[in-house]
Amino acid sequence: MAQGKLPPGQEWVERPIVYDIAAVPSVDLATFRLRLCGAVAEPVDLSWAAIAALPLERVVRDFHCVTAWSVRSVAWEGVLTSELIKLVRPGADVRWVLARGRDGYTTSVPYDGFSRPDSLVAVRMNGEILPREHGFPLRLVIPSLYAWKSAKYLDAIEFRRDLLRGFWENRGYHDRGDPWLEERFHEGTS
Ligand SMILES: Nc1nc2c(c(=O)[nH]1)N[C@H]1C(S)=C(S)[C@@H](COP(=O)(O)O)O[C@H]1N2
Ligand SMILES: [Mo]
Repeated sequence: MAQGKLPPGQEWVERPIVYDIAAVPSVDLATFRLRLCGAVAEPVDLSWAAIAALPLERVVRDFHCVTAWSVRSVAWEGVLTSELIKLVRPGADVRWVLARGRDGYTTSVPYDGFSRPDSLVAVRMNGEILPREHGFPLRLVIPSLYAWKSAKYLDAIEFRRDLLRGFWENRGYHDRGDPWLEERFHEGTS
């Protein structure tokens, strides 16, 4: 998890390259909800006001995309996943989350990566409101895993006991995706 170091097979670039499977979805903050559901004691739909009332933290981390670019020291501000975990109290047998974006994107994230102390749902990036194309108003950020796990336009997090693969995981990308171990693809796929 070393910061300022390049994982194997990566190259530094100046800024994150935007990747979207579909058009950037629109949003109305008045009706926006973040749904936290699945194998939890207290499922909840958080309004924008409810999210804004949670403690904000700043996390500065390198950001590594599986297509071989890395960006140094991206500054994210938002709500740590540990706060969301306190709210919903996932079952002891939860092993995965499925994160969903309003564009229909999904990604499966191992719970031990999701729950790391530097994982968050970000509302700001490099000192500005999260730009539209980087996931406005809210994106998941899992700095310890490849960037495809950091779902933009986030609208739901489902806590799960079993793996339900997301968009890229269904297309051969790794279930965990640790850049330091170069976990780019599933075993047995190219
Ligand atoms: N909702 C959503 N989140 C997404 C994607 C997407 O297409 N839709 N692309 C993923 C991929 S493949 C990468 S590399 C990163 C890129 O983040 P950026 O567009 O902010 O640079 O977002 C990830 N999160
Ligand atoms: Mo990506």
